[in-house]
Amino acid sequence: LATALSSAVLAQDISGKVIGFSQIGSESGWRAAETSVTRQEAEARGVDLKFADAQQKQENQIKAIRGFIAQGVDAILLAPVVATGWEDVLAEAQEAEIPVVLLDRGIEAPEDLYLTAVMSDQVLEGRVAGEWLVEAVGDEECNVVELQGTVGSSPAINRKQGFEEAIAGHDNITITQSQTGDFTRSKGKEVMEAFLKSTNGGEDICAVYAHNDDMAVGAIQAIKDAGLKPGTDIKVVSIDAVPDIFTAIAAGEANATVELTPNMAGPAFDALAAYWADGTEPEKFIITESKLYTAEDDPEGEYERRKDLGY
Ligand code: GYE
Repeated sequence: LATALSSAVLAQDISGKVIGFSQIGSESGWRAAETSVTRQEAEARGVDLKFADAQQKQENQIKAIRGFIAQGVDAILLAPVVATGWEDVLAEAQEAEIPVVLLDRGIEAPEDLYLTAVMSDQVLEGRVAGEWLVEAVGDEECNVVELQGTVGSSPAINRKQGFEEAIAGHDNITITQSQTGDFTRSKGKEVMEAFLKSTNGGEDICAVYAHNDDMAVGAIQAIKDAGLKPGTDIKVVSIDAVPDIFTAIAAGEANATVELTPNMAGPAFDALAAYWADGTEPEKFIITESKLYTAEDDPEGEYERRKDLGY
């Protein structure tokens, strides 16, 4: 047993590997958490992580990937800002026999261009948020304003679709306005201000659905500035489960969030370790959990728990 165990451990050892990470940027609290968890996971495994921040630009990501290929890294982690336009550069990585693992967002490209994608089921996330709203409003008329994520990104496309699926058939619930807030707090606030203005100070708005917590936090500020009570006058539901949304939920200013783990790198490194050990092909999609949290789920405790994890 001891021998079997130690050889299994040895087989999983990826210390000394050089892995490039093309990160999107730092648009959200969740993104910052993912970056820090990835660094921690790399350090714990003795991986030399080459980190490149693309400042939200696909062209910067493409450049970074070409740089990693030129350096001859052992693998590449890519969090793709948008879903399309990756085929050429991923074919270059394949040509160089460098495995690519997608983190947290999907792409529209042949699946053989990447080893695996570690991500949530983003349609499900939207559905969970929508189902919460369906429950919460019952038969009441409800006009929803939607803050979309980055245009062309897989979470913006899929979270919209999932939410629409959940409210389909509930004719009392209507999305009346929908715009991108680019996953940022400042744009979330700005777009919410415009929504409030165009509805006579928010009179007709029953709920805001934000594709991430940061935009929800921005929207909460705009609702307060307009003299309304977020969480009560206007319900707030979003996705990510970052510490700040738990502060808002604990204060009654947000109602629900869907958890997205920032630890995409752990499963990615495990998949690479098995692949390097004996050629094990991982599942094409390694899907993380999508759990709903409301005021009933100990928001103060959830806040603390995340702070302890290094968010
Ligand atoms: O929900 C959002 C971030 O790509 C799924 O990107 C991720 C999203 C996350 O900026 O906060």
